[in-house]
Parts: sequence; C-alpha cells; structure tokens
Amino acid sequence: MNFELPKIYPITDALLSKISHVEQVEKLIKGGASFIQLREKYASPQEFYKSAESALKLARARDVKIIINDRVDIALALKADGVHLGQDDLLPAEARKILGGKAIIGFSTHNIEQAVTAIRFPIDYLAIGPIFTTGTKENPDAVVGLEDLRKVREATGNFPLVAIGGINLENLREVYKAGADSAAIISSLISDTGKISENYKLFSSL
Ligand code: TZP
Ligand code: MG
Repeated sequence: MNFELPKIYPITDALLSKISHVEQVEKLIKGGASFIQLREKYASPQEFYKSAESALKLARARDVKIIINDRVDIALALKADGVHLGQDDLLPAEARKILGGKAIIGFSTHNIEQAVTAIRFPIDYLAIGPIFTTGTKENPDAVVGLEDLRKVREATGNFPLVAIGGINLENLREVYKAGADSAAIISSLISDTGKISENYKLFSSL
C-alpha cells in the first residue's frame, strides 16, 4: 500500500461548514490532518474543479494527501492522490485503468455482501456505512450498526477498513473496538467552522 490510512479521515463539506474546501483543508491541516477527502455534492463540476484545485495546491505545499469524492475526471486532471467511489460511480477497475497503479482508490459499501465483494476490487481501502444515523448524506442506506461493522471486519480479514456515518466523540471508541482502522467524519468535525482544527486534534487524540 502506498499510503497509511489515518485513524481519523476528515471529509470536507462546503454546505455544512459554510466555508470553501480550501479553507476547510487549511483548518484541518492546522489541526494535524495529512489525508483529506474533498466531497462536493452540489456545485457544478466546473466549480468543484476550481475549488479542488486551490485545495490541492495548498495540500501539496504541506505534503498532505487529497482524495476526490466521486469524480475520477477531476482527480485525473488535478493529479490528486486518489479518488473515493460509491456503488454507482465508475467501477474501481475502470478508475484504476484511468488513474494508474499509484492512485489511492477507496470504495463505499453499505452492507456485508458489498464489503465482501469489494475486497476483490483493485482498491486500497473499503468504507462501510452509515454506521450510525446521519443527516449529512441525502438518501442514506440503512444504518449498518456496530454489530455488522464487527461482521464486516471478520469477513474482510485485515483489509483496510474505514467506518463512516454519524461518528462523534461519544461513539468513536466503539467504532475502533468493532474493528475499523479509520473513522471518516464530516459533521462532527467541520460543522462548527470555528472549531475545525480543535476538533481534528480532539478526535485524533482518542
Ligand atoms: N456515506 C455514508 S454516511 C456518510 C457518507 C458520505 C455521511 C457521513 O457524514 P457524518 O456527518 O460524519 O455522518
Ligand atoms: Mg460517490
């Protein structure tokens, strides 16, 4: 593997944080983040390209890795570190052909069956969620829960595993205990704009 999965995997959201992706990246880096996903569900591809370009420029200067959500084209054009794909995005094998062997490819799954299928794909990590109820994702899949997270860990051996969805300071330890290598977090990290750096530090100290 050409990267180390961080224990806390921050994901940006311009709507929730009310600030740009580059501003979120700056605050996350200030808090110690070295691996960040840019997630943009509302802006046009053109706008996302522009904001990802600024975020990537800053991240490059600080030796921080940037993963682009959904958009293989934008990841390729900006030479981002990788892409995070969902069940309906380009298949990981197609993305791998486009982005090459060095790109980090993550893949979202929502149940044990999808997770077991995913470990045969050319991906670097798999994500499973929503573990808890989340208000961040539109039309989220059914809540997976800690028990099924445990089962996913068992069924996928030591495959790099990211848990996502409704993770906060209270439940983070349970998520690691159930077998997640990493916790991907949006709202409890970035929705209080003034506390993004502080929150990252707090989460990564647990
Ligand atoms: N995929 C499953 S849940 C989710 C995504 C993108 C949203 C996670 O956001 P939050 O605010 O940490 O629940
Ligand atoms: Mg997607």
